[in-house]
Amino acid sequence: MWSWLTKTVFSVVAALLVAKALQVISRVMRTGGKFPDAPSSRKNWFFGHALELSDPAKRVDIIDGWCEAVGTCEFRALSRRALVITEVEDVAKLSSLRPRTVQRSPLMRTLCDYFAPGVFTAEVPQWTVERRIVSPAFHSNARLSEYVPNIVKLSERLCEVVAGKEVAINATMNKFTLDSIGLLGFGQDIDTLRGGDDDAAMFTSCFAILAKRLMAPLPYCKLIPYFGERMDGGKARQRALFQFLEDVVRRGGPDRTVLAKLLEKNLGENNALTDERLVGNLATLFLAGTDTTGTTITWMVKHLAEDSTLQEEARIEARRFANRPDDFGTVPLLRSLFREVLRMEGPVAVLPLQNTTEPVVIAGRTVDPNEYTLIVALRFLGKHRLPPGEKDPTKFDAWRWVDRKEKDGLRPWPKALMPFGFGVRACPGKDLSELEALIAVGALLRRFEMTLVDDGKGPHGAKFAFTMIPSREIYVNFHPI
Ligand code: HEM
Ligand SMILES: *[C@@H]1O[C@H](CO)[C@@H](O)[C@H](O)[C@H]1NC(C)=O
Ligand SMILES: CC(=O)N[C@H]1CO[C@H](CO)[C@@H](O)[C@@H]1O
Repeated sequence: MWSWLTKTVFSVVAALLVAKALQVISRVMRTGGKFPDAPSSRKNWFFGHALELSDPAKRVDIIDGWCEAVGTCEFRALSRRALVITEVEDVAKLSSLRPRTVQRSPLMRTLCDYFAPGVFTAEVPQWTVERRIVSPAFHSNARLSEYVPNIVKLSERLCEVVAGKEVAINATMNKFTLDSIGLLGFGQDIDTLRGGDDDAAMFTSCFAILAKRLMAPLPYCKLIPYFGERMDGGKARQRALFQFLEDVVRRGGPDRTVLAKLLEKNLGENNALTDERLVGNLATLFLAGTDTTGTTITWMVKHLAEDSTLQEEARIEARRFANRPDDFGTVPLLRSLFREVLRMEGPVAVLPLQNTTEPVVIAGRTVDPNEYTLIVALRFLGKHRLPPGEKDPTKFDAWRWVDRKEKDGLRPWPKALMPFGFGVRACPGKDLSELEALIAVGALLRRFEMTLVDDGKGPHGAKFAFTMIPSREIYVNFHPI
């Protein structure tokens, strides 16, 4: 009985694989090649550039290398063709075509929709409704100020947890941002900072599973019906996450939480969101807001810990910072550090978009609908397409954006720098992430002298794992002042 079943399952899987291979071959045979080819020495007629890209951690470094060599270029991974976009003008054009003509890449949408069916993966017309309901929760200084007490409370807890210790800062800062979204998102104190590892695992493992699915050589979830989505534990995770958030939505958010704002805004809507979509959007906030902000804080702390001059100067600023969004003018160096970290080590290094519904001209050539995945090389643009005259644009310089002559003490953002994306779909959480980062880092600076632990393995780098994350854990000592 069992051997019969195994054989059948095996045959079905084999047949599906063969069908997929035939499909790939037929697509490969069709011409592409409108743009300069990405210069890979391991290119192959069947796999295309996939072999070169097979180490997921190095993927973005390799793409950046191609951009440096030839600028806007195309590559192919099996049957998928992608166009890497490296010019500010082309990004501006794509930006003007959002959200209708240029959308998120279908692969990205399918992947993220699994755990977070919300505004990030929605497209028009649903996107318009959801963005209108979600965005106001992050809009104004007044709104953001309502979240301050909770962020301050958690920054004090963060200080308690690290005091006098050598700390794995990546793990710790991600717990801080996870707890922040829990508390200011819907008033639930998950407290992963002081334990609560099971809760932390519920959210962080979703990310790990997404990364695994994105890096898998074959889309096994779609390819293998029923079992695919269970093989990596994704189904169970998804159920647990949605159940947890359904409870949260049913209870309603206490005042001054994102959920309260969503529910309030939803009441006045003609196309009000269903409870499922509300759950999906809460999951979206976790997925979009935790690792991204956590990684950013991690790098900020790392740079402060390895540079005592920077740390001293930043500490002077931190001492006068009143933890309020309308007080950002007092901390230009900290904000410059935040911005420089996003530029060089930002969590989103490439932004994959969907093919257009109408042809669009990029780099002087017409791209047809369905022809390429459009990959905007955000990190490359921030390093290599700054206005001429920028000093050492490929070097990290925490002071780079400080300009005491400007009203807020900072130079204006150049067009090429887009760590939060661009156009109408740019990240709605950008001000919140800055607020969280400044409050947390400010609190640490006031309480501790920080020193980087030398693990003898050389400089720390970033690797691609769905978002860009530190390639290995970073340890910092927190000596109470
Ligand atoms: C340093 C931290 C963060 C970075 C670097 C970041 C970056 C991004 C980027 C690049 C996008 C895609 C934008 C585009 O398609 O043009 C995005 C979208 C989004 N982010 Fe963030 N993000 C951060 C923090 C947050 C936080 C804290 C939240 C909310 C709690 C958040 C919520 C969202 C949402 C809802 C979207 C989807 C917007 C849409 O599709 O209309 N993000 N983010
Ligand atoms: C950093 O933290 C994130 C979130 O907890 C985790 O997914 C990642 O594996 C960590 N990276 C390292 C190098 O520890
Ligand atoms: C892969 C992909 O997203 N293809 C889409 C490109 O645009 C056309 C026109 O809207 C769609 O029909 C394809 O599904």
